[in-house]
Amino acid sequence: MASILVLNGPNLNLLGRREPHLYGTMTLDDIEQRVRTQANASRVAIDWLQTNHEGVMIDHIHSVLDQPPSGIIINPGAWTHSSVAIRDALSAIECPFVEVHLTNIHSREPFRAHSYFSDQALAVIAGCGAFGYEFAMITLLANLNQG
Ligand code: CA2
Repeated sequence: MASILVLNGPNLNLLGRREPHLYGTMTLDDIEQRVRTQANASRVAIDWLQTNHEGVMIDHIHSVLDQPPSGIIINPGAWTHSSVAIRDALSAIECPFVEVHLTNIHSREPFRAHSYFSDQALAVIAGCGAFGYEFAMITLLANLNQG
């Protein structure tokens, strides 16, 4: 059975409760529910994490080193623009990852345009809101099926 690890970075637990004009009205729980429904239909196992602590995310990535998932979907949040440490942890895992952003990071403040992840990602999805997670899963499964 294919498996996908979904990683969500800092402040994404606030989705739907603050700044809806920017991030939409769906909560992260709503997004997780949609992703799990999609995964069930495709017979994919989901491991879902949101954390506000960089070390927790790094430790979680390390915990799957020996048995990597089929793919990773990551919205690193603000760590997108700062974290060499999470980039390095992901590099150590032998599976593709898709980088997702709810917003179009290229149409916001200039500092958001740079990502420490994009050059290593199978794909980058930005500006599609919550649909980005679903598009990311489609991309990972298509990539898996291509062998
Ligand atoms: O667009 C995205 O998904 C981001 O990864 C979201 C991050 C931001 O730092 C990145 O540049 C782009 C911020 C997530 C914070 O989410 C909030 C949600 C509601 C209220 C406040 C923050």
